[in-house]
Amino acid sequence: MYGTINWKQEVALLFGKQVAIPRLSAWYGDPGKSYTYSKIKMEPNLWTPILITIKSKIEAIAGTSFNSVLLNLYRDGKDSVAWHSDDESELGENPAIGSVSFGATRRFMLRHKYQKEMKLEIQLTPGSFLLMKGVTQHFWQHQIPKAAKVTEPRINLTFRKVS
Ligand SMILES: O=C(O)CCC(=O)C(=O)O
Repeated sequence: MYGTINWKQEVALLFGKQVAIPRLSAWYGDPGKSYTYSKIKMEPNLWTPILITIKSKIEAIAGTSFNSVLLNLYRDGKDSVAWHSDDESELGENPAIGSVSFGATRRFMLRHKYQKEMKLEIQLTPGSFLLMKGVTQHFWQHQIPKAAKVTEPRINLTFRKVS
């Protein structure tokens, strides 16, 4: 999959400065389904056969349909994603987010927004599927922290349904 994806180095505006986000990313989906996060607007690449195959498999498990996917490539343990919730308006009130991982195992951390002592950590192993749904994004943030010992790449796909 690595070579067939149109990876981009996105740049975010942080405290007035342009900063390269610490991973490569790509947005695929149905025509017209764009997605904006951290003021980065992504126009969809059209589905590839492998992405359609994975989408069909996880739709059957999740019992819901998706119309887009955000791919993240963590080149090694120096790449990461900071604490956030997937709460952009185009995802709707209670989004289902279907997350599929390949490559290096990384720590997926969750913390409650209001009860700081509530934390959870899951090792996302290659081939794993994680589903976030219901009110999760209202109350929880998640991150993939940097991991000094990880030298191998990881690809994560988060399937979404955007309006
Ligand atoms: O790489 C992951 O498992 C998480 C990705 C993520 O948080 C996101 O795309 O919003």
